[in-house]
Order: sequence, then C-alpha cells, then structure tokens
Amino acid sequence: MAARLQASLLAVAVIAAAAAVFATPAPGANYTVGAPGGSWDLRTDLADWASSIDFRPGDQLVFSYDASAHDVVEVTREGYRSCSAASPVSAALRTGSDAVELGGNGWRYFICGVQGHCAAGMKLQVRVSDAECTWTMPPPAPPGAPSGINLCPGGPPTVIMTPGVISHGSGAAPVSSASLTSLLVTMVSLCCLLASSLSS
Ligand SMILES: [Cu+2]
Repeated sequence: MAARLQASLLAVAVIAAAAAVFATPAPGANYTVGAPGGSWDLRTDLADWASSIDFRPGDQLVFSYDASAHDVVEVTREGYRSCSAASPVSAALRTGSDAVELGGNGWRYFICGVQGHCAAGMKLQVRVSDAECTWTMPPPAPPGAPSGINLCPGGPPTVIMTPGVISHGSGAAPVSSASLTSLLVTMVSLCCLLASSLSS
C-alpha cells in the first residue's frame, strides 16, 4: 500500500517536473517591452515590468512604439542614471519596432532620447543572468507569511509570500507560473521524501 502511494507520488513529481521544464522560457525568448499591459511609452511602469521577468542570455527585447514620438538608445549605467544619451553604447533605434539581443550576463540600459522622456520615466534597465536560482522551503506557513525564499547569485533574496505573492525586496509583482511550478515541484518532492521515509 505504502509502495503504491509512493509510486503515485513519484508519478506526480515526474509530471510536475516536466511541467516546470516546459513552463521555463526556452533560450531566445522574445519580450516586448511593457507588454502585455503597456509599451515603450511614458505611461508604463518599466521598472515594474522588468522586475517580473528573468532575462537570460540569448533573449531578445522588442521595443514596439510610435516612431514619431520616441526612440530607443542603449546607454551606459551612468547615461541611464543621468538620463543622458550623449554617449550611447550604440546608435539610436528609430524604426518603431526594434529588436535588441541580450548577450551575456550583466545589466543593459535603455532610455528614450527625446528631450524629457527619460526623466519622465521612459528608461529601462534589465539584468541578464543565466544563474539558476535556489529555492528554500521552510515549514508550511499560515496565509500571509513567507512560504519560501528564492536565492539567485548576485541578486537579493526573493521572499515568496503565501498565497502566491512575490516580493522583490521593495516592490511587489505577481508570481510567475514558472515560479509557481517550481514551488509545486519542491512541495511534491518533499511529499515523496516523507512517503519513502514512512514506508521504510
Ligand atoms: Cu520617448
């Protein structure tokens, strides 16, 4: 009986693990800046948008915007902080549909070069990392309490709050389906360990 329970738990774990693999964006994922709720414009909270995505090397940013109103300039960290396009990393993009490859690990910085737009919030910084994150799971927590900690090398720990709210240090963003799946896999794995220790 215990062995049968163990087998079915194992099956669930395998299915959950497979789901996690498919939920993880493949290398070379395309992300349209600000989508789906916003765009490369003056209204979208671009910092909030970027914080909801784990950018990987080989991913692509697509800036889709009104070319008569905006442009895209990749700048240095200093250019980003001072909203200056005077020393760009590369020539300004102006087609209204510009794709930018995200190469290796590190930070990339983009601003709108139109006077005043960067200062008004039209700026984007993204962290590109292939680092795998480590999940730690404390004992079951009551609703509203931390239910897990996501540790990524080079980044601050992300505390997962029940019932499914993710907190990135200061701001908060919805937990992604991939993160939820990771949680599920961890929980199922714990169940399997428990079942095997009970049956032995
Ligand atoms: Cu602009």
